[in-house]
Amino acid sequence: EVKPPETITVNATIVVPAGETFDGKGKRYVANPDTVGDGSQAEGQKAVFRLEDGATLKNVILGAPAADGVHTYGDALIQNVVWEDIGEDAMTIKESGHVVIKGGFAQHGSDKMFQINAPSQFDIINFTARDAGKMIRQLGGSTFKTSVYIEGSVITNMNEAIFRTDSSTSEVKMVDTRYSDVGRKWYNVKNVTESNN
Ligand code: DGU
Ligand code: CA
Ligand code: CA
Repeated sequence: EVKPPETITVNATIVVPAGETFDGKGKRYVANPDTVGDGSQAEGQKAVFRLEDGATLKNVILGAPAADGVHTYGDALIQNVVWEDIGEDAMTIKESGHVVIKGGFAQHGSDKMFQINAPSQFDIINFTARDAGKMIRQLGGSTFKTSVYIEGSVITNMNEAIFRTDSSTSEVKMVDTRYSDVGRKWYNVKNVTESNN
């Protein structure tokens, strides 16, 4: 017998303290729309999970509504995390760090999947991304440098791009990845390296 995952309603952002690990053990977390966010395109919603520097989030399903998803403050590892129905966006890099997403998938975003609001190294490994406006967006008008690395992933149905930036110093390297219907693919990215895609 395969049981559906247990669903937990999140009434206030779950904070994962610096250096600690939150293991969701495969449970589904949904935002309380009144206190965290309804998952619409309205800005100012709260995160379901806030990762402090060096935190790990793993084995979590974010169900609808997913509000403003996951916020990172510094280094973070996001492993085997699934966004069943992206909220305003799926994940935001709020403060600089090395953020790694390994495994898992995200789908059904009206606009952005991953939002980068601070200079960072952002690695996406063995991930499936489908059905969104764009997979990765560096904060509009910002000129800081972001380095994106994508490996072993599957990316389908992005209306606009895989990565869009306004920064001439930001870069992307993509290897061993399959993609289709991704719009302009690289939208204003000046430094692109690709192999085996
Ligand atoms: O229009 O600040 O989409 O963090 C500009 C906004 C926008 C952010 C971003 C986010 O860049 O709200 O969700
Ligand atoms: Ca937004
Ligand atoms: Ca957001």
